[in-house]
Amino acid sequence: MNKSDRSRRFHFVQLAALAAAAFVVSYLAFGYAPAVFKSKRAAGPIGMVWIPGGEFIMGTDDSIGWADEKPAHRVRVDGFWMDQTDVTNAQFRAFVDVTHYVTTAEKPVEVKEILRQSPPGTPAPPAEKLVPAALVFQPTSAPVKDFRDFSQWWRWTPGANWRHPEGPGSNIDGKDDYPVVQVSWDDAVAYANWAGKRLPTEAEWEFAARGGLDNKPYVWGDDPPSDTNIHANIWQGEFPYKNTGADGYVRTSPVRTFPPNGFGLYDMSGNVWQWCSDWYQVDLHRQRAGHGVIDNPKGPEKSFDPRQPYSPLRVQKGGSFLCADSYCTRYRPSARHGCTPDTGMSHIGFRCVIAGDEGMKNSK
Ligand SMILES: [Ca+2]
Repeated sequence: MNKSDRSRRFHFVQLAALAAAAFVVSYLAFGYAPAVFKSKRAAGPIGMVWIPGGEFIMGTDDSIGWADEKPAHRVRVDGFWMDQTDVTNAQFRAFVDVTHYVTTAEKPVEVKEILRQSPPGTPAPPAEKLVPAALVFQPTSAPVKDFRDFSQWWRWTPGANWRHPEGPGSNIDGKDDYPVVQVSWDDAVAYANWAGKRLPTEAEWEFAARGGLDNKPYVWGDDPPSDTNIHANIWQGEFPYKNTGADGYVRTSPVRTFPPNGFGLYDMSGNVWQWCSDWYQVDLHRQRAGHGVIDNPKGPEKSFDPRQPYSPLRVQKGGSFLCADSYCTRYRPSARHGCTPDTGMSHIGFRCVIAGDEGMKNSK
């Protein structure tokens, strides 16, 4: 190699180093990256942790569990990569900026979809109700007598969406590191596809949430939370009218505020519910019990819940800042919930996963 060649090569190396440095600075500045951007140091997708997979006890037989969490049964999942945190406002904004994606809550409601999910004979809602809107939590002014009537604390709010999670008068300024909310299952899937990821199955989510602790009631172990024993952003006080905010937050909190679980995952209990890929069936665990170890379940082919016979329902896990001991205690890893895939609410978000072999392929 002559001097001129060496000089050209040196400049090439310098340029390559500068380009690499610019990329790193850009990444750190924006704090997001589609899955194709990989960290060599971590040997895996940036912002994700390796969940080793294995056999575990899914569901619970504990008296604290709801009927749809029972009985406990053995399940095995393959290893996979999982986002360390819920998808943040900054990450979702990056997706929308590039794709110009319009979320479900930003579109007018389709009357045929409402009627499809309603009992036969239900009259069509008036046109003025069919505007872009989402459900916003509103505390009641006094204790409630009937917890089955959700309309006491959920308001159908025109103008509420991921940019205005509490309605038109609210915004997400200064909340880049908060979990995005008011996203439907369809929105979550669209983001995941863009990022080269997918939503977790319910089994993957629950295995990951347990953080290597098998058959424990909480993601941190055995000790129940209290106003002084704080592990997660949940509701403290009397739901739905008095939230003491003893954990520092009466609504959502920035990701990474509370300690991670044994796998290094944040907010696998509380803060916001997280969409899973599975259809929700209220009696799924009863169907599985007695059939040995269930291997990598992907969920049933359709949803079933007699309380909502006309609605398709997808699984949500993790509970939220609204989960109170005085109400549902659904911030436990075995807890589950079914929700229509077109629903946005102020306590619903998501995180993504990548299958083990895909993640390793991308990390090279
Ligand atoms: Ca709280």
